[in-house]
Amino acid sequence: MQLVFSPTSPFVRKVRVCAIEHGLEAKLTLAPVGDLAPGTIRNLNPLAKVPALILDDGSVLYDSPVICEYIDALGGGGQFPKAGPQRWNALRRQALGDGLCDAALRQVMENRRPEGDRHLDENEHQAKAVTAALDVMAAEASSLATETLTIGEIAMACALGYLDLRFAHQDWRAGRPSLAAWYQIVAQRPSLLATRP
Ligand SMILES: N[C@@H](CCC(=O)N[C@@H](CS)C(=O)NCC(=O)O)C(=O)O
Repeated sequence: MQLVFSPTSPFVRKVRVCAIEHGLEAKLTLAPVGDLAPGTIRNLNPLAKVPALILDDGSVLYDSPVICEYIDALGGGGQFPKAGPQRWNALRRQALGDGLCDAALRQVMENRRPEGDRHLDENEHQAKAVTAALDVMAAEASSLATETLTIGEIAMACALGYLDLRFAHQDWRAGRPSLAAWYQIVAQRPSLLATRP
């Protein structure tokens, strides 16, 4: 299988962490999106985003929640609990982590525009989403796993790692000691160390 990727994408990182946690990383060949001919990514994923997973039969899966669930099924399951409260909780936490990344990424893109062209209201709106998502994660920190991770914890850990990469100047740990303590433990897992951006 080929994983079309970019090295700093938190969504790609989720996929790689899922694979490593299952011992399946050798099945993934990493194909940098930058090496594709112009326009090719849209032929693979009409949304033109990474990650996209090209299966051995040539079919393509996207986006990261779908790819992660596919990898979890290959690995025998566990990261996506079976239907029931645990599943809904894991999926909600994945949405929270992914949503935080979306909001952070939108700010990164906005800040790449010339200063006078930036939409400050939009940045403020996205910044509020990041703060509120962090507060929910912090409120749930005591119930987050450090050993057998579900997709919820994997998505949250990748989101916090993305904040460290792009927003290191805004200390998300301040006032959230339990979340910081949880992250300090999970960030030492081989899957997260091997995929650190
Ligand atoms: N919901 C998607 C989000 C993927 C995404 O936003 N990927 C970014 C990189 S981090 C991307 O490829 N952006 C290119 C674009 O928007 O054109 C997923 O979970 O896979």
